[in-house]
Amino acid sequence: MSESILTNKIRFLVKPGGVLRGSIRVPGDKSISHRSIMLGSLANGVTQISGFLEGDDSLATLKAFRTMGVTIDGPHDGRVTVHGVGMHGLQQPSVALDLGNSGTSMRLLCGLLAGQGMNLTLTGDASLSSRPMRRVTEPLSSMGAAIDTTDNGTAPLHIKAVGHLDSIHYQLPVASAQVKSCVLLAGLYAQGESCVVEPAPTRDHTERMLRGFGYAVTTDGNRICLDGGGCLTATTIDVPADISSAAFFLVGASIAQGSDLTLRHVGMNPTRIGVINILRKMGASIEISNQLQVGGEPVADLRVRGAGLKGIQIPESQVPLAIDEFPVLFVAAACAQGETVLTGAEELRVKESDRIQVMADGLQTLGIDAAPTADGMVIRGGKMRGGRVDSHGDHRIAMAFAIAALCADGEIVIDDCANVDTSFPGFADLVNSIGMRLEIG
Ligand code: SPQ
Repeated sequence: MSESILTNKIRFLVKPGGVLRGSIRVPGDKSISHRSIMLGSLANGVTQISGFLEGDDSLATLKAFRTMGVTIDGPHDGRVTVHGVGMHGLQQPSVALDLGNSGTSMRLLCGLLAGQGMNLTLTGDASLSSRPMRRVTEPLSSMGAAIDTTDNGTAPLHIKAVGHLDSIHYQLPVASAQVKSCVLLAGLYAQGESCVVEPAPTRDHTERMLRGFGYAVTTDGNRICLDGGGCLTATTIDVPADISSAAFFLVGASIAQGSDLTLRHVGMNPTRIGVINILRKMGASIEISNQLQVGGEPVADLRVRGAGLKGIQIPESQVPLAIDEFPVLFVAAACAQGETVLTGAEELRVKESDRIQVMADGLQTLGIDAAPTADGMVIRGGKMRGGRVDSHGDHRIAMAFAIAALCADGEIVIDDCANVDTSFPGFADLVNSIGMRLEIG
């Protein structure tokens, strides 16, 4: 039997009920971990990273840079040392770069590698190979890059060596940090000033980290610009705990009455805190303390206690700021009193799975009135029963349904959970240590 057939068989069996108590630190931020390897590799000097996410996605990025000749020590307990090779020091790999399940790796690498004068192929698993890539290859083509996709605009991507890249002034058609970052990273290798204009603010870790490596980036409202041809200087990076991973516990402790849980050192970048804003609007009790800055990123401890949630109309302004948290926010809505309406979130349909359809299907199986729409969902909170749901290999769907068991009255069995390791290694042990009963079957 092939390895993929075996890993598809990993199931979570989660007993109903439970109360979450304690104080935990969830694994490192995935977005920041990817970028720390990318910029560390291109820098002059040695970059020391702590808190690095040892998940399959960020490890795929790490492996890709090793394949391009970068010496990287670790990870050892989240510590990684990257011996930067400078802006032009990457070596042409002799094999395709396999980026597994990771959209961030593929889209950011596409920009970073487009102007390196190398011929490369980027591949991924079945899920990544079905996600749209023209959103990055089109602006890169306007810059003079030569990148082939399949006829459907998907991976594998074949990047061909070109002499140089032209700068670009690009109006992003979708609010996407990956597209923004891709264009900015290509802009490092272009002649002149490149700018991107966002339709709405998206996570700005690339801009913050470029500045941390000494590269000038200007942000003026929704317009972000940089000049090509500069260099990066190695630095030290402390990766905060991932707010997208903390989100499972913000929801879990909110819906499990009697819970009292502290999440330590959570990344609180203003472009990522939509989940807190939305949960508070639903009535959640979340206290923020110990606020500090680590390497240009704000962090804080979050104390969350059980609270009766109510349904809301989710403000569209919060959608890009909480884009990865909707699977578990749908669970919050299912356990809330009244109706929750999400609109303006069509991007959810092109993530690791179609997160609108897959969550609606699973919630309906559990007895919840969840109606998918083209760009969101209408959920009427109600009594949740146990049942068997399919995560479709999507890490965030698997973890969201595990959290749902806290307010269900029967066991929830979740199929196809291996990819939880892409963003949250150790999820099962951690939830069991604070009051849940999850078995891996
Ligand atoms: O890396 P990948 O697979 O795209 O991961 C996801 C996730 O849920 O972990 C999306 F499915 O996060 C993206 C996020 O949705 C990570 C990201 C980034 O690091 O820049 C940006 C967001 O994607 P997008 O398409 O909105 O730019």
